[in-house]
Amino acid sequence: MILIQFTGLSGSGKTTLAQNVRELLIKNGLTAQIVDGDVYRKTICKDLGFSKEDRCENVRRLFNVGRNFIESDTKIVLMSVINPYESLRNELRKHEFVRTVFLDCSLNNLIKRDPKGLYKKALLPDSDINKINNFTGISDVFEIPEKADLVLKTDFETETFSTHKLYNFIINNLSD
Ligand code: GGZ
Repeated sequence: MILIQFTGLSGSGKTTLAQNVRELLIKNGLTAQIVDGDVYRKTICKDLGFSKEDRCENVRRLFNVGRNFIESDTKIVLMSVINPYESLRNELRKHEFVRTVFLDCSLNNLIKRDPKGLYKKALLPDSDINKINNFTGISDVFEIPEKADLVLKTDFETETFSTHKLYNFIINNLSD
């Protein structure tokens, strides 16, 4: 069993890579569950915002969802969240089935790509009512992981390359 805790800024490719690798795992006869922050923030985490306290609560709740999957026989869980704090990531790493995967992409590229227009809104002047506050990487902290088990450089690697790198990492770290 393995639970991958992703960590990476908005737009760094967490959801896409989780979906790609899940498809690849299924093609190879394995089952995997995705626990995606964006999805659960509409359901069991919809009471939570983006303060430090709320982000930690969000990650903890999603970890519990993931752990329930692991305890009910799902071998592979992909927890796709920004997960910005080193201390919380280290807390989760204490479970022997957890591995940390950092999606490393420069802020410049994320601002250029910006498919959802979130960075544009985060960079608006304070006076603009459409401004998003406490946006990770712009006006809120993202602590670079010091001890990631795998780093995917999504600026430079192709989607296919990162997907296969993650797939191989999962296969090589899958324990009973
Ligand atoms: C960061 C935000 C914010 C702020 C809304 N900061 O890329 P997305 O859009 O689709 O996914 C992001 C999601 C962040 O939720 P997480 O649960 O992954 O965050 S955390 O681990 O920090 O709890 C982003 C969107 O919500 N979003 N406002 N202020 N991302």
